[in-house]
Amino acid sequence: MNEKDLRKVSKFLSFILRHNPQSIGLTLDSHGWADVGELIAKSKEIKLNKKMIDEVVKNDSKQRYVVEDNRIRANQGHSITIDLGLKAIVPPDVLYHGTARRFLDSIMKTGLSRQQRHHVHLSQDKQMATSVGSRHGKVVLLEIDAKQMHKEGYEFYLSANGVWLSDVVPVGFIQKI
Ligand code: HQG
Repeated sequence: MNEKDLRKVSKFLSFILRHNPQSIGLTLDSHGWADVGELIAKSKEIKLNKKMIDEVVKNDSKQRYVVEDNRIRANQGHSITIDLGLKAIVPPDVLYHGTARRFLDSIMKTGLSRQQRHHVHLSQDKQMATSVGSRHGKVVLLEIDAKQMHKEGYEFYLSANGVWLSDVVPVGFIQKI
């Protein structure tokens, strides 16, 4: 597949596996897994086959998906309720979140909240946070005092594709940089 097709299939998988499996009559199990054969059979809008799915899983720019035992799931980013089964672990001292300037007032009043997703998404490097934030508009980078949050009992999770997740980030741990 070329770059464009890879992106198209990845976007489709993202929509189905993170947000709306029902749109093609697919049911995920409680941990977010779909049967690969069933996914292929039910994907009418985009003609999929196992080879294409394996190619996307292998080459996706953010390693968004995993295939295991003929099942596939998204590593993070869900809006539907599923249990990724992640264990809380010690975060790096500092994490970053990129957002749009227009969200800043609200964030500095109420902290970071998960919005439509399961978790607040945080990055270990500024570059990734910048690219995440740029999706929303003029980007602003926030530095998160993860060490102190962890000390005060907040939990952090690391998705299989390297995204740091938390339930919230209260204002006191956020600094605009
Ligand atoms: C903002 C992509 C106002 C938050 C990326 C963000 C990531 C608030 C937006 C993943 C707020 C939510 C997630 C508050 C948070 N007031 N705005 N209190 N709290 N926000 O897309 O972090 O390419 O749900 O700053 O790479 O941008 O899809 O989250 O701007 O890993 O794989 O509300 O999605 O991955 O936006 O991105 P999103 P995100 P994929």
